[in-house]
Amino acid sequence: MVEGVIRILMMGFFVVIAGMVAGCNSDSLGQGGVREYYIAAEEVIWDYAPTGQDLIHGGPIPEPWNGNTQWTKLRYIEYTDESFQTRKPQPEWLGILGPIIRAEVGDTIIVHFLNRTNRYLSIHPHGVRYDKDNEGAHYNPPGEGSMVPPGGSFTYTWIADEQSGPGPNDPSSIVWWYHSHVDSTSDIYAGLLGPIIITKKGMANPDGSPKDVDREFVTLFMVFDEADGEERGLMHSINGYIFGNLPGLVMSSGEKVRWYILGMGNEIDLHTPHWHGKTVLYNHRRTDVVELLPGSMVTVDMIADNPGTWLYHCHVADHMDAGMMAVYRIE
Ligand SMILES: [Cu+2]
Repeated sequence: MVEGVIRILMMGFFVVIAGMVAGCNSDSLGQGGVREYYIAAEEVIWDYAPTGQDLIHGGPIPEPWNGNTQWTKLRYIEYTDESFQTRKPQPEWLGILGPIIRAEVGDTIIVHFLNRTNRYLSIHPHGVRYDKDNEGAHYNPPGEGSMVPPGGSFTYTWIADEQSGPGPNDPSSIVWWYHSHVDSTSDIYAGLLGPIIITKKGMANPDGSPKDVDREFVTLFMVFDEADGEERGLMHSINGYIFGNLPGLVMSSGEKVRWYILGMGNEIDLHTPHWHGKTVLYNHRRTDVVELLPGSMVTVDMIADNPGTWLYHCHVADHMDAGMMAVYRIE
């Protein structure tokens, strides 16, 4: 009998503890603002080198890519409202990536997705909290948003909870992936991928960007495989641009610049982004080269106080030769 009483007391104790833990969680479970996005998937002709020039060394794009820089891609494109008529402008440096989805810890993210392509697609987010129906990934057991048919739409609801936001060793904002996950491999190579940026609670401007930085860039290092079976179909790109064609990486001298660096692709996608001209702070250590594997998400900070035009490239020898290079400019 004494044993029974102890058991009951202990159960009560656990209920109280469980309630306290749940109470803590609910503090950050979608109790903040609501951020809504209107994103369509659309077919586009993408040009990996719109100038036709190797802007790093001068002269035309080298063989075998010369004349082979335009390919049919699918992209996530942001619109201003549910009519999906007016495109929301995005920074030119974002390139082939979908729009930046932002939230402050505590916010709820609502993404209205419209599939304007002729195949089944989805949006699967990393990092944020979701239930099965909002996971956006096609496998068993299926969720409601796992396959959006051609012409169909789905509204995803995700929560930027405490565990979506920066950890103890992170800066005030961090980056996560989102991508289509019906046939994940071919969806990603088609071009259906983009960044989510989550800012620490209390550290976000009204637009969700972090208060303690002056400028942000997102760059993806990925060899898009156009399944051509030849080297000319392997596009060693940064944000979908090769040989210095990535535009707009421009900042002002003295600014605190946050770089969100993303990797994706296959076993050849071992990339080592390298900045000339400046160093960055990465996980409390100083470097000017970052290691990236497929699926990687890395956030680093730079004090841009060395005016000039500087190379920004992958340091893997083969990838440099294939044009995985850009420049950034400090004015
Ligand atoms: Cu590389």
